[in-house]
Amino acid sequence: MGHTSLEKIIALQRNPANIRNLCILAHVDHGKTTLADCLVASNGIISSRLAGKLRYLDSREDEQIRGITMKSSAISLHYRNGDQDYLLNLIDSPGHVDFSSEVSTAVRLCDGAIIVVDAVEGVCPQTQAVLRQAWLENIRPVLVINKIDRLILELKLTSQEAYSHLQKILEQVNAVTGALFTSKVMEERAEKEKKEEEEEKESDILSGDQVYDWSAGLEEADDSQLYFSPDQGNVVFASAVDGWGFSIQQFAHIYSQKMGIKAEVLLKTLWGDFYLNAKAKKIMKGAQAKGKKQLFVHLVLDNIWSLYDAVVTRRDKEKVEKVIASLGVKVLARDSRHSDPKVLLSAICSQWLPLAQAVLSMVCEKLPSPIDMTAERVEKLMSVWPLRFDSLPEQTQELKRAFLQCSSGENQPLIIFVSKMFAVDTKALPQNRQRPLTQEEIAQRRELARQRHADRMAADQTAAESQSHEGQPAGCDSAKMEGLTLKDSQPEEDQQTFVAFARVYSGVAKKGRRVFVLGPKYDPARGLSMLPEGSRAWDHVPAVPHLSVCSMDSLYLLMGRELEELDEVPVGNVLGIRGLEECVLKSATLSTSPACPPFIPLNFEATPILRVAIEPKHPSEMPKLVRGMRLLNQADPCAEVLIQETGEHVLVTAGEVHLQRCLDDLRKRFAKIEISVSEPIIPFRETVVRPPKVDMVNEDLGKQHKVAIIHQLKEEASHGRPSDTLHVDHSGLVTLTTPNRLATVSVRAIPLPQEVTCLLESSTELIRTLEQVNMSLREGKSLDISPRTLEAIAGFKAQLESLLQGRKWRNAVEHIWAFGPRRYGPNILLNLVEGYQRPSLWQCLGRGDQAGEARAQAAGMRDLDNSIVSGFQLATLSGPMCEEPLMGVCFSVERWDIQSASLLQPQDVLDEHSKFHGPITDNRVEGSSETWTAGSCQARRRLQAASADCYGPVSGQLIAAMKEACRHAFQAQPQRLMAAMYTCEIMATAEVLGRVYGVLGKREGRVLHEEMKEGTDMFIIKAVLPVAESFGFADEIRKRTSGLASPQLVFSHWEVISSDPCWVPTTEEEYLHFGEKADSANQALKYMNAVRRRKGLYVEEKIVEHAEKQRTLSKNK
Ligand SMILES: Nc1nc2c(ncn2[C@@H]2O[C@H](COP(=O)(O)OP(=O)(O)OP(=O)(O)O)[C@@H](O)[C@H]2O)c(=O)[nH]1
Ligand SMILES: [Mg+2]
Repeated sequence: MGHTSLEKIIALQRNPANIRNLCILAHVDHGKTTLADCLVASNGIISSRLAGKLRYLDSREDEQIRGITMKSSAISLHYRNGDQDYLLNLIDSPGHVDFSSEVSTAVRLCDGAIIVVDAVEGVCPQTQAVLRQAWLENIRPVLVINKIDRLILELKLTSQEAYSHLQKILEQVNAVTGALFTSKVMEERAEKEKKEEEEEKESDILSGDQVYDWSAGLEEADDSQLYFSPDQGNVVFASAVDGWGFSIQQFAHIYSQKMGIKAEVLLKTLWGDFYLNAKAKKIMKGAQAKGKKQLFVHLVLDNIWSLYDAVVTRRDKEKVEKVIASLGVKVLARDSRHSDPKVLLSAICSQWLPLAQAVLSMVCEKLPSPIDMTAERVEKLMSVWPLRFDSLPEQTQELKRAFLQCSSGENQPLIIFVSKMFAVDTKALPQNRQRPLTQEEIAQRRELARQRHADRMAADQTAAESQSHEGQPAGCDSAKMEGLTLKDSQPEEDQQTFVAFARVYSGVAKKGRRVFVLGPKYDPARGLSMLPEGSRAWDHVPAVPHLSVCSMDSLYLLMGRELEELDEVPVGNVLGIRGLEECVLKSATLSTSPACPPFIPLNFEATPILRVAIEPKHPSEMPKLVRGMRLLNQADPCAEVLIQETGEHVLVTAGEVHLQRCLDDLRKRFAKIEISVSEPIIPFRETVVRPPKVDMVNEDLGKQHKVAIIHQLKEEASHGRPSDTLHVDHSGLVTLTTPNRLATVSVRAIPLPQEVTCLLESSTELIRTLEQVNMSLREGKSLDISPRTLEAIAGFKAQLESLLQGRKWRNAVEHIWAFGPRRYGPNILLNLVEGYQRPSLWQCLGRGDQAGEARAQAAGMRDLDNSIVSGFQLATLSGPMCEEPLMGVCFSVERWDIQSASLLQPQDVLDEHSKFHGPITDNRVEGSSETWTAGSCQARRRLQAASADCYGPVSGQLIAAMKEACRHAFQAQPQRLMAAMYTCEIMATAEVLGRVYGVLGKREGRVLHEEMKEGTDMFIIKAVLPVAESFGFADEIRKRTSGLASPQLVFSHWEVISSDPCWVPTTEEEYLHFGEKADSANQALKYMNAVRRRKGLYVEEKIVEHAEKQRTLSKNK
């Protein structure tokens, strides 16, 4: 097929029923780009000889060098299936975990996906991840089992063994899908039950004949479309490198003609336990039991195996010729003479079983078109969390119809989603590209040049004349002009233009049209109320938060490395848009209707964790770096660029490969300067643990250890601060008074159980929503929260309650005051102040009356409530060990007194202060709710007056005191560092297994389990490894195993480092064992000191105290 013309593609774009938007997803190196090559070659864009070698969609230089894809890129292909023409918008995505955010951006724009699985490696971690992503986005997958040639040539399996191997792979893939499906059904079922329960309650029917229905709902749920099976037509077996692939349909077709069996019968029996009884001319069941060859082996695999055998293994010329003749394919003489047998093989196979045809016809038949978008998916895309879909404004709900209609009519609202921004060299844009000139243009230019020449001649002449008249140098003006224009055009050369990677969900995108850009926080209800009715993007509109107006300067068809300019793009197509770089940072929703809600944010699988500080080699180039980093931030969906409090410019990436790509981009495209990059900044967390029961030499500790800690604390306290404001009791309760002595807080730090920390970590989104809801309740607004959110919050609370058991935690969940840092972190503030009541954190779960009651009480203290929370937030944001955030710590406030300021006039405060010596005893009302209720308004005014003392406002002092109290309370417990951990799965052969273990051991890695992949000689090792030790890990493994094993590191969790960084010998035995200086290697101390040094904090280091020249005895003689 020749190169499809642009006109043809434009025509195809208008028929959404025949459009398929799909992406190729897989684990790294399973052959996505190679497969894409074969599909691209079918359109004549690249030669079919080069397909599989060129990796056309890997257009970046580093992608070609490293051999992995780093950016997802799209291409539009034409395919004729039967009598219908189809337009396929194909997106190739990267498989490396570091770039999984690129997968998210691709998946959002598609309706279907091709999942590629390597026939040898089977289901790998990223395969599971992409299946999950496809599921979460409600897009339909089809499967390509690739690299079948490896089963023949590398593993040397027989066709029978290969069949059972393929069966196993299918089972694995289906197991992943099955698990996703089951969890969804369970969730729906729970929701349904809840609804029914509520309805029942409402109608108050208590019928006696209630029957309990214990089915999980799985029986009724429709899963017929769900699983991959060759007889369903959603599986293709392929070898992308050799250019062949087939689905069962193709063979059913071939054999129905050859053997006269009905194609439908073959379709049902070609895959499965069926065999051919040649005598009876029948297809029978039970091949395995009778020791017969399955039909699939007999009719399909055997043919392929014998072809490989003849062409590649034995190079049997005669047989090859026979095969060529029987298959009726044409092979060029130079192919059959080629020294590499693979050339001949792919020449035969690509005609016999063309891969593109197999895959593309499956795509056209099995994947949905944009018209088939389900209402469920639309509601999911449009839902403004945490609101209910049906509580959105009516106009917004009406837009759902526009989505479902998928029409490009003139009066349809335009809705576009931009999933990422990518940078293109300005000179590579179609409008700046050089193109061949037409005859007329050449003539026109010739004429212009002639004119210019004539003008110049004339100017010279007049200049010569005027010079002779006035003696002025000639042509100096024009020279200046030329210089100026030259300078102007210089920066144009190497500029970058941002193009949005987007899809039209409704209406038609037209070049030059103005649209509303809706940020992720835009609220359609608010927007509609603020904008005049019927306002359009091209009118002058008032300022609305998170809404801006932008014009789409150019529209492009994405063709891999090339862009083609278009005037309009109708609904259902993937496109590129220029002109949004001012308004869109990474992703956005565009619409002509202000009623449109922003789409739900993309769900990213990888957490950016690897940070480095960057600075220019020449300090004067700072502005260039800042600009470059801004561009980089816009061009990468997951990289984060920030300026730390220390003033450093920091880049946060998902992993080493991603970091390398970002730095390359920064050097070569965005900043174009030399930069120096710091060592990776490794994140840590600080926590407290329960006092250990045994000491470092495994002796039972008993009380003595505790005593040592307290002793140490007392010492510290007496050294550092004036002890009259700070008091630490033997149980670790810290009492601190503000400098003006008006307020006192007592705080204790308690380690949270590990499961609670995990729960808090995984529920950050929910806690944030909870905080948002509480905030609006505090402001007196009411929100219409979706029942799903409420249920999630209730579930979260119940989980917390079940995890926080025991005497120590009695009623703790009800008393939670706040989470921190940033109000949603994994630390808890508990309110154990006797008599102090505040609105519960869980008030949205419907205990409004209690909250009202609480409001009446203690209004004065409640005014300062926020200061305590702020102090807690500050304390948890940076801990005392090395100023890293805290994790898994609970601070319980056990006493909080504010001296009744009603008795004090400002003057008195000062007087009181000057007289004051001992601890505060009188004038203090414990849990002073009564006092405050008495005349809270008056008291508040007094407090304000009192706050004018020399120490500054009360609230400020309280924040500082709370923060200090938390830090001291933290230090009163055994402190530990927590390290970020990666998990990695390494696939290695038996020979290199030992070396892999060696590298893991050296880097403090821990092997979780090891198993052998069935049917291969590969071992799969699952291990965890501290992030701090991971730099260069992948490279080292690759080198040590000569490239046979390559691990993928994914951030998994935080883990407490067991050694105590503040450890000093406390018992006799420890003293004997470790000596006075305790200078044996302490990993935690090393980490802590490294962080402190980096942050410019004081590092307590033992400098050699008693230096003595070391002598070697033998030389001393
Ligand atoms: N033997 C064999 N090798 C293949 C086949 N398909 C691809 N490969 C090889 O596998 C390697 C990876 O192929 P790619 O197409 O770059 O893989 P990818 O999935 O795009 O990789 P990423 O984009 O990095 O995730 C290349 O060396 C290919 O030549 C196949 O069918 N058989
Ligand atoms: Mg690739």
